[in-house]
Amino acid sequence: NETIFLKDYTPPAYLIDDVHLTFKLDPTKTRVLSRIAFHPNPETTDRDFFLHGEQLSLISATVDGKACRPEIADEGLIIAVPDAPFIFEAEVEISPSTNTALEGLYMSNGMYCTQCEAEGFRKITYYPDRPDVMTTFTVRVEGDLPVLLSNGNPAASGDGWAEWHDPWPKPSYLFALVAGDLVAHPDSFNTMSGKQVELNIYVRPGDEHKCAFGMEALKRSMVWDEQIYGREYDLDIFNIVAVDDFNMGAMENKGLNIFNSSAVLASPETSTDTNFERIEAIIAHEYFHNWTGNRITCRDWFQLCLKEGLTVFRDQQFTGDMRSHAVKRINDVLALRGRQFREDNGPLAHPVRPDSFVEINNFYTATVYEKGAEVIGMLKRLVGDADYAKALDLYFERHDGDAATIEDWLKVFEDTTGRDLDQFKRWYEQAGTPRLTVTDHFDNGTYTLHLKQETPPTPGQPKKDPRVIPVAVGLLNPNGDEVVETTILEMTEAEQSFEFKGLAARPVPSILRGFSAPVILQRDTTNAERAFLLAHDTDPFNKWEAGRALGKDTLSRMVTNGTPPDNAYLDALMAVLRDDTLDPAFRALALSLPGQDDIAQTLFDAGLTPDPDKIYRASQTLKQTLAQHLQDLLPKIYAEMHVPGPYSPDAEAAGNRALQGAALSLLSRLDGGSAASRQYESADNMTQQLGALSCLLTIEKGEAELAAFRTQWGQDRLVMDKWFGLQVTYAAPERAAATADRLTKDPEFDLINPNRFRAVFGALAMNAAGFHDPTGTSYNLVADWLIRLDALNPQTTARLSTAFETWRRYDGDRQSLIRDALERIQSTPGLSRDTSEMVGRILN
Ligand code: DPP
Ligand code: ZN
Repeated sequence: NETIFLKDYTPPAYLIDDVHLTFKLDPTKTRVLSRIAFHPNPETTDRDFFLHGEQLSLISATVDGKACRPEIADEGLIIAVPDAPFIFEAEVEISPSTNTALEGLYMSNGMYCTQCEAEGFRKITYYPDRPDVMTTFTVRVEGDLPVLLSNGNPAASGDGWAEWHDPWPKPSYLFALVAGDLVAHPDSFNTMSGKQVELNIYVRPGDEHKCAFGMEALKRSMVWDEQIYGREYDLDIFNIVAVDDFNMGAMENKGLNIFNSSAVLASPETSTDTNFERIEAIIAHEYFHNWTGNRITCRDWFQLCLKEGLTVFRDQQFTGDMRSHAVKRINDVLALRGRQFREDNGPLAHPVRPDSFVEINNFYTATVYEKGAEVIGMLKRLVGDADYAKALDLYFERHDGDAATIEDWLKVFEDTTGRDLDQFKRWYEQAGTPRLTVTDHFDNGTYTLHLKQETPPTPGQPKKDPRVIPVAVGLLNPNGDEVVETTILEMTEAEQSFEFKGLAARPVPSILRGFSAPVILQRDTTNAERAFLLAHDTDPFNKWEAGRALGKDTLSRMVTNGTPPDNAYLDALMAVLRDDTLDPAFRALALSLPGQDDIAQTLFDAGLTPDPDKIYRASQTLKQTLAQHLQDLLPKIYAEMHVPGPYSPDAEAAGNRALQGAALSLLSRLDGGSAASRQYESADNMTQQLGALSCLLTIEKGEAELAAFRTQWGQDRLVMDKWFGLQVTYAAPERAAATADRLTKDPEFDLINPNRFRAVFGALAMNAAGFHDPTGTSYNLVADWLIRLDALNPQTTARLSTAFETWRRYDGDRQSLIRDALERIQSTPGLSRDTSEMVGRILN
């Protein structure tokens, strides 16, 4: 398993003028005919001709019409070709129905579909499968199926065949083909220059009623990208297809986005508010890739954040505009801390732009995506909104049609603003989360903030240099009035001081407003000050953060000293809950306690060994105490937040339901679940049905409801994923492994379907105390199933192996149990490159 390095990049020896592909579809014997017009790349003298290809049976090959006998290497084909333009033609045979890796051309419920990013096209035909080789594709699909799709515009069709032409040059990873017995949910869109675009969401018969929301989200995305970024759609047709078996959320293939059905199908009865919001965000994300990813793509896979960081940033802006910026920011930071900080603080830490990899599929990470988006947020904060907009205009103008790099991206900002971004670039090059330590000082009307940054070592990077950190700060006077509005302190040194003059009294600082940089803020402060900020801060993020910090402090002390929950915290939460000037969605977020994994990392950072059982028990105690503390208020909030009328997934209604659900969850600890049972009975939407069931399972009730749920939803694959997942999520720690084990024996458990597998094992990994059961039962169960899945689907296996990434936080007994489990995976004969790389890195 060879390591590939960014520094070894060389341009392709040959480029392509155009490509013609013909697919003769057959479950086990699909024939793929290719005709590729090559010419030597004038920018290099390298003339080594190599085509990638894996798991292909070569039937024939010709160069300029003459049969040739290529040398078939392990991962491709070598052939003698002229140092001049030539035509390469080949015919290969592949077997989509046995392709369980879900990469290349495969079958899902009788339909054909593809997934080519990052390197799946080489499982379809011999090709220079690298993103810096771009060309126009003409594709003919032959098959006895009603719907035959590929990228671009429809060119011609007849009985059992269809031809597509994509006029926009693209790399092979954006190729797509879909064929099946599908039905369309059609619509259309008029672009800003007045072109009419045909829109379709294709689904399996029976899912038609779940398309409307996705279609509206698509149209909102199209309008938003025109208004905010000036980006217009560029084909006559835009198709989305829902597929049940899919490794990722969705894929931005040019003009033919392919979606995991969980990321597009929605109905009030079957989808929760969280599902609706996620679907809207993913539809937007894939659509936005049309410019940031497709029109401008990546030179090589090390540059993945060029398209992903930017597109995540764009979809976050979009969701903020559609819903609430404050709530979106809090949710994004929760996700960043939960997944990216965890990654950055463990053995899998890597830079936003990695400099080496073994298997690129292992780098579709929270660091590349979410930290990649944070880096763009910081850049925007530093240059300001107006210059950000100018830089983006220049980016689109200068690089349209290019396979670009992070250097190109930063240059656009340098040219727009005159700034030198050399130091800023460290955000792309250095892994690890900086610790920002803040001390302060007040003297004679001058308030001084002293900032110190330090990034702990990460694998392969023992030493870190200081980064540019935009620190947004506001100051409040002791009455709670803001005396200094949000100001960006631009930190560039390892240690730096900033002064605020002319203050009448020592202010209370609100630091890192809006979470202005992805760092861990360390400051000795008091719970009184946190409560003050929770009550008075004008920055919604820091207001929430103050409550979070109180919660973390309370929980940490409960775990380490066995102290009872802090009354100041309980009172502060009560005040937030009572304050009906606050957005209900915000109040719901304030009520949600820090997660157990978060507490484990916090304790570990403080030099302690976290005990997952103790953390679990402390959070149970805290919830119980909180419920009692709020007992008079909970029924009132629960009733007030009732949303009358038919279900609507809009942000306001969803916010009310979120607060109602948070109240119900606490209330269930007091009333034995009677309100939750009533809600379960009367619910006419999945948010409330699932919310009620979760409350019941948390208090170890809900057996009858769980059975009824299965009877009601047995035929709905996506809802059944929820049924599988929630039993593991809400299982008491000592029963989590047994629950997962039992579910794997259920006839509806399906190893081939990544959603179903993740429903069980993703949930087990997230059930912190259950996963870390001291006997090691969960570790072994997860290892057993990862070994089984690896033989079928390496990509999803490798992704789920991150369940073990935090192992060095824990005690010696747990560490040795995990080490045994990981070594058992690692020694499996024939283990995939994907899983082997991940497990190797985790162990090191
Ligand atoms: N489909 C994945 C995404 O959109 C990979 N490009 O992020
Ligand atoms: Zn993406």
